[in-house]
Amino acid sequence: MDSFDILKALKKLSYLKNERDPLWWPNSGKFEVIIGAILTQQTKWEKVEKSLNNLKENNLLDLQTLAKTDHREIAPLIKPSGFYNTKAKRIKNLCKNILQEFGSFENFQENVQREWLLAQKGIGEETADSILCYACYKEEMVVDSYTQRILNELGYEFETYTQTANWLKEGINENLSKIYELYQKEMPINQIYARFHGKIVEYAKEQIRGKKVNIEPLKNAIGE
Ligand code: 39A
Repeated sequence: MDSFDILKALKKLSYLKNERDPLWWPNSGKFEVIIGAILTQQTKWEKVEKSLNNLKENNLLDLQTLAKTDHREIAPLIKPSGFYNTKAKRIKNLCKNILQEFGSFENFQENVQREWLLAQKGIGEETADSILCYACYKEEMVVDSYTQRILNELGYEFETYTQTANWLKEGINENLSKIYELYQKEMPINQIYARFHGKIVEYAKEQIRGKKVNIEPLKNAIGE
């Protein structure tokens, strides 16, 4: 089995059929994805949405504004998504550094490297890849805790984040013509990775039972 079998099974189970954003992450390609990627650390997406709305309503959800706003002003607005003092500092620091290094979101989107993101305070591999994949349209596949749990339930144990991401990417790259057939069109690789991760998250959220994910519907769909 490879990761293409998982993608095919998730597609058969109809995840992401009526998604508003073609890449699944709301407002993909926009600055706010960067902030969502930081806010979603150690919390549920629904809480992130509340924080993002608070920032929007207070006209703060913008690179230049966040870079010059005191973290103590940001913190109460992002309280719904937890760890708000730490996250407020991370957000302000990252926005300041993006402006200093790239001058604009558009230049950042085009030119940022994974290593630059990983060197920022509080940005690990999952957050960096979320930003690269969903804000910058780069060919990176996000490995989050849902992905880890699903792969573990399917019997896969990888030693590192990179090994997991590479296994997921390889199964896609080795089966591109079958994927185009499945979608009945050619698709950019970054979009395939983005939607694949989205399907994994939506499956896990629907099938989560305590700390485990019910893997049976996925196993059955793989076996069909
Ligand atoms: N866990 C999650 C999500 N669940 C999500 N959506 C639903 C839309 N996003 C964008 C990120 N992480």
